[in-house]
Amino acid sequence: MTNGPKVVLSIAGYDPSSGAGITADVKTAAAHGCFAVTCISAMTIQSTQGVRGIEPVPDEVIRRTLQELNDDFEIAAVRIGMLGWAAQVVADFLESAKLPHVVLDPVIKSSSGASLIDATGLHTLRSRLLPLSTVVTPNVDEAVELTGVSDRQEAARVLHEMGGGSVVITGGHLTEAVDLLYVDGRIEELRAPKIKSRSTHGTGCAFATSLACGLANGGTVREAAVEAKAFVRLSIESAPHVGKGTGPVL
Ligand code: PXL
Repeated sequence: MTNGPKVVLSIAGYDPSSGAGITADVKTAAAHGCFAVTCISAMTIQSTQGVRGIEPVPDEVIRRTLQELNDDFEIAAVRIGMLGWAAQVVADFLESAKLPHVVLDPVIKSSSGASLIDATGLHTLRSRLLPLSTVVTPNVDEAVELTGVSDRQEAARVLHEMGGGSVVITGGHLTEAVDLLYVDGRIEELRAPKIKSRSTHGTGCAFATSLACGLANGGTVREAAVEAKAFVRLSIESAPHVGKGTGPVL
């Protein structure tokens, strides 16, 4: 055991505009005093104006990267984001590595509508990654897509029954920013007034990574979720205004 920062592993896509994915996760981890190590699941061609293309990273590169990082670092938490074509190789790794605090952000589509996971990957996410997760953090659309249930409370219960530990259904895009938290069989709403901003690109990534850092730093799921919501709010309020489209959140 060392006294250094907690190491958080981010497995996500690369967004060259630094709004979402790996770079958002590195910035978020640094803001929490954690140290991020990363495995890129797919390259994307995107900017603040949308996702224009996606290119896979070979499975073997992902497998060797995860193995190399796990051999070298004491990983305290994991954040899984966009998977592209990599769901199976990531599930193979996590099933054998048995790492603590897996935060599964089940990224299905970008806000511009691009598909960010393939069809078999979605099946793997449901059948193999959900059961490995400590917390799953879908937005409302992802919760409906994963469960087929449109009622949020019911969807949270179904996600838990599908093997997810705790569930946070994020509602940042609703009229009021209400997140639904399901921990130990109890449902709670986390409310915050909605902030009007053009800079919201990457809020899902920042939320999930903040949650992973909170768990790595010893918080409970509830504490980490409350802190993650406050972190995203603060990030939106202090976001840099760059790019012509939906600006990065941090
Ligand atoms: O916000 C979704 C998203 C978009 N683009 C990339 C990502 C993610 C989420 O992880 O990794 C590259």
